[in-house]
Amino acid sequence: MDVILIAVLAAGGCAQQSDRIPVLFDHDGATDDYIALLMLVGSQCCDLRGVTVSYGLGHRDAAVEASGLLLAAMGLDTPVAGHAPSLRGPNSFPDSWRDMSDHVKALPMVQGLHPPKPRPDAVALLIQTLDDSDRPVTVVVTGPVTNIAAVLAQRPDLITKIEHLVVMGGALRVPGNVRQPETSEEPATAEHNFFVDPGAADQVLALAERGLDITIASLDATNELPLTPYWLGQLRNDNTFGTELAAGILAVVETQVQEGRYFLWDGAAVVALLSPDSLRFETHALRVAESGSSEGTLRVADDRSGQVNIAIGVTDGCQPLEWAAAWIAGVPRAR
Ligand SMILES: [Ca+2]
Repeated sequence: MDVILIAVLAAGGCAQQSDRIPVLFDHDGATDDYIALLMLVGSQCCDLRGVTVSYGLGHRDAAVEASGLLLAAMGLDTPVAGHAPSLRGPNSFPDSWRDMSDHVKALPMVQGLHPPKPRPDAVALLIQTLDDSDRPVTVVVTGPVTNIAAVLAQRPDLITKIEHLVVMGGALRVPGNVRQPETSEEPATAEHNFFVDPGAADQVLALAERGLDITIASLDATNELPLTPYWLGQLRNDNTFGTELAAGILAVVETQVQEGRYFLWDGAAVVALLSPDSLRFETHALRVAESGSSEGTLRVADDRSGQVNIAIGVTDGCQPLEWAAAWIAGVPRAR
């Protein structure tokens, strides 16, 4: 099916403003975070209330600038804010990975745009947006959960203003992606988003016990969502504003795509939110190890009561990557 047609069909049930899901998007400024942003906007199912940047894979100032420019390119003046410099987890992504998405703010399609001045602080923007919303908001987190953990530590009452928390992170039954020391003979167990701030991840997962509705898109699911050269080629052929933006964003990971090493990591959180039937889920109480050799590792916790939905694979016969392409193709261009 033509992806434009799929996009129209996808948006058909929720194109009315009143039907749209109010969403806060908290990301860490990597290539796949921007793909997730395009999916959220292009689906036309989301009323994007704010975009915040956490300490993670990208660089804060470049990510704030790129977010504002992409939103402006899509005709949105959604407020954007970066994390306070001191608000970060104890670990980091490798430096060589952290430069990979700084090019997004220099894409030709976002030049000459003038987004609103960024807000000064991500946590303050998240709190204000939740406080001001007339209905609970869905929060999509595609980096370390540092910002939202800080929000709920500062304002525990705001748990009632969160309809659904959807997070990309963790690895349950598949190896993690945090590189092990060369001396280690054990496979990696931790996933990077949870590893960077394991305390925040554990703290947030514990909020399931207080009734917070949490969904995780884990590496178990994203391993089944490789962005293939064919997928990228189809995207380029579609030749819409959204697919041109996505192709520009993904240009720096071309080698990884060609070698089968690039996946729809953060976009899987958007799939979990907007097309949950296309993923297989399990429900468990979960914890994250905060220190030691398993730091950042996700495990099932028999000692916890709060249940979390964790995506562990793709439903047979479903094609979430086609939805991803369709939503990207549906990205509007600023008039
Ligand atoms: Ca990310």
